[in-house]
Amino acid sequence: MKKLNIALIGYGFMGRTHSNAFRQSAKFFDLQYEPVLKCVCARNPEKAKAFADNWGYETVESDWRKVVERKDIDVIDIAAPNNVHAEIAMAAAKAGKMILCEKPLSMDGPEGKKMVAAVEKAGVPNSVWYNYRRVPAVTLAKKLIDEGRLGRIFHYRAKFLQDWTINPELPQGGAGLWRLDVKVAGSGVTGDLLAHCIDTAVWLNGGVDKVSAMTETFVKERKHSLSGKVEKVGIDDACAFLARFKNGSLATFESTRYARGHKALYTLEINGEHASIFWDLHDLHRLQWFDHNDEGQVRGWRNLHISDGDHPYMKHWWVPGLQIGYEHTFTHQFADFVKSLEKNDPCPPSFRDALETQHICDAVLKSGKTGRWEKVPGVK
Ligand code: SOE
Repeated sequence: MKKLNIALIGYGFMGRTHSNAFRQSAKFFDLQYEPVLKCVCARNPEKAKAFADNWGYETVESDWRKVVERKDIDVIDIAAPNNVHAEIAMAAAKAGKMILCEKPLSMDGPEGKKMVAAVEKAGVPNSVWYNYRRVPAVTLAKKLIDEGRLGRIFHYRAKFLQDWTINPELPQGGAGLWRLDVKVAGSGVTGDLLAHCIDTAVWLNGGVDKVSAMTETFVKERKHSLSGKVEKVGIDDACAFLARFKNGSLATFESTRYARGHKALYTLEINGEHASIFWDLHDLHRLQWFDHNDEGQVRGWRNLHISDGDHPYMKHWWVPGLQIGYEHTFTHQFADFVKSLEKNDPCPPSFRDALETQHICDAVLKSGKTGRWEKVPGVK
């Protein structure tokens, strides 16, 4: 097996999901490359060392610039906060490294465009961790749509609901809470949560033509963890938008961190001419399926348990009927990435695919301000 030397930059929640994927992928998937956890890079040396010891990274660095220049690194995996994605990715591309990048790709569309230009100029393999595409039930939804079983699609409906920022005493900024700091995150729920919904939606249902959004920041000021001062909150706490897809279907999207009782409720529903699909992250191994072609007297919503060997990815795991979970979506993505290297194919979503999501997010945030329908700029 050829070695694939990986350097992880950032070691928060996402650093753990990625590290787990690197560890698991070659054990469950038949890969021609062996992932080697070569280096973890983070500013705090003690914490980085503890992370390296736990996951088995061979070395620790505190300056990502050094990592990017290291000759023994093949893949740079960016799991650091959003405001440093661009700088790291562009330097990594220049150094000829393959790049994996946590979502969202960038702070905004113009920044994302530069990242796309950099990886495409360098010709380096690149992929963005929009992991929910690789929930087997969601992957199956894509297959059913591509087979034409839904027919013309009329409606797309997605929600991503959380409740963890309701407390006004919760500070913004710093480790764990940078998602509340607009200078680091770029936006609030739009870039963090709706970006997932948008990525899946574009993958399943094609491009978005225009959007009309409303956004709200419920808690206007929060103490900043780094400055210790009370500062204005610049992120969107909640966002709901209407969208018209290029294929003529109508869509509604909603996301908030203020839906008391909901921790990570990502749901999507698609209604087509012949069939409908519903999926819920809290029940991620199930796909609800309604097929109008069924015989009338037994027609109804079917509750498919996506755990059989002929379901996407499932033959690599346990015996039929036994489930997998959230972490496996990252393992699937990394296994697909390695396979894409073997075949010299792209591993979607590429930076360019993720730029499309970024442009939609920009149009949504713009519409939230202008109160008007906003056209989504083209990327392809
Ligand atoms: C936010 O709480 C978050 O961790 C996102 O950043 C992830 O992308 C999402 O998958 C789960 O929620």
